[in-house]
Amino acid sequence: MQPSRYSWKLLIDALVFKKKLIAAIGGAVAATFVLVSFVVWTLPTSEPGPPGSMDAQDLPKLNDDSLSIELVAEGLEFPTSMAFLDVGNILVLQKNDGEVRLVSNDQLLVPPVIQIKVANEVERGLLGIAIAKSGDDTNQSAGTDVFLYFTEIVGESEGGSEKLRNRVYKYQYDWEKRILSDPVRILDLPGDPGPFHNGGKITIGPFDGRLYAVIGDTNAGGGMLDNEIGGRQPDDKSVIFRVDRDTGMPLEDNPLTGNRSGYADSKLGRYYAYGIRNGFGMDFDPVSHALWMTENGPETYDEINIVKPGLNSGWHKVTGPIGRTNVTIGSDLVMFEGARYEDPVFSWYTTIGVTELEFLDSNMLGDKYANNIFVGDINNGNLYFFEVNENRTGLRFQDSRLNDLVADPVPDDSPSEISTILFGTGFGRITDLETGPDGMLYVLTYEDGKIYRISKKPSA
Ligand SMILES: [Ca+2]
Ligand SMILES: [Ca+2]
Ligand SMILES: [Ca+2]
Ligand SMILES: [Ca+2]
Repeated sequence: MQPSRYSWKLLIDALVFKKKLIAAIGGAVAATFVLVSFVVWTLPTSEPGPPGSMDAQDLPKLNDDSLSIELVAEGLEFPTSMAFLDVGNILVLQKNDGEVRLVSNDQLLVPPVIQIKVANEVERGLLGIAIAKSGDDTNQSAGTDVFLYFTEIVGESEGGSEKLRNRVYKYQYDWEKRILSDPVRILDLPGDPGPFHNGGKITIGPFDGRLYAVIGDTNAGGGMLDNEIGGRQPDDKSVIFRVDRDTGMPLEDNPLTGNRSGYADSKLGRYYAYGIRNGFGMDFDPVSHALWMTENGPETYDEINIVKPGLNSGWHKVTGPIGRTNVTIGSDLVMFEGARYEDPVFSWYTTIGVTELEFLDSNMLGDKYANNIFVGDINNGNLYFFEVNENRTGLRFQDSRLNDLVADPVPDDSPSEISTILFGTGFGRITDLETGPDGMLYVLTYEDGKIYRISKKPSA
């Protein structure tokens, strides 16, 4: 381990003092002091370093010795999501105080690029970000649209309580002033009764340029969109939206409208999927171009799903594989025209608080990781790694106990079913993952407010 800057300074101070001492009082006393100063400068290595330093033993652990992990930034307050403006600049959302922070060349800058007044109880707050650039990294003036998803306080109800909406706005990023400005509202979604299951992750489809946004059931229940037969008409809960990113308008090629002429008038014209309890993770397969997402189960079955157009994920009738329940698609689920039920491609029987899913669209960590999937959780601070199968229709497992597509509980004396998919530990709580423009994997942690970078060690 390298001595920290702090211990180097003590060493220099001790040596300078020692030199003066030798000159003043002669060799015998100085010889004694050499021993004393040696003790003085070695002491700090066993004490906490100055702010900003991080000893290797405090870093999260990875199960692949060919990779290394380093701290990029710390001091973030309950960060939920991050997005790269370019190779040196990351925007990070702080859930509770509504600040969007800028991490520039691994430094967290103090002034926020914007502060938004958000409702922040439990799962409400500043939740999701997506960036769409009309230029490239060398042409910053060409325009950078930044989309934010947050729970906005929009007024007071008659009873005096706050009226809340989950909304997506589009802003312009000013590269010179480092601020977000010119908000345009794109989506205006329910926020009640809550306060759980607001979803919040958003992304711009890399292959179609559309805005995708996930919202959970906001604790409502009882709607057709969460499979209550005869329940409330579609009301923008428990869905993944797919809309025009500049207007929020429905799209003619969305799956649930059957290309009927009335698609634009129907709520269904803005949906890509439904039957979703809540989700904190979405990404597109860079090979197949399919959308994948994570979904949070109640006490059991956190899921990874491939979101084919029109997916009904089954909530609140089924989580996990439908074959493990008594539910029948035809009689128990609400199936709109154009809908399909699909089982998850993987589930954790015991919920982990699954969060972000990231396809690493880079070979910078080695071929094994390229175009495969990292997933984070918020309950255990674990990072999971999955290999996608050859046809890109599911996952490939080393442990045959996962061929039933579920990590099940095991007796105390057996190895865990997650042991072969567990890639990293000690992250505290993970809220976001990103492939950086440099091809490295970036990990955002919630309670300790840190960003880590995972890269390949230089080969010997
Ligand atoms: Ca499901
Ligand atoms: Ca990706
Ligand atoms: Ca199993
Ligand atoms: Ca992400």
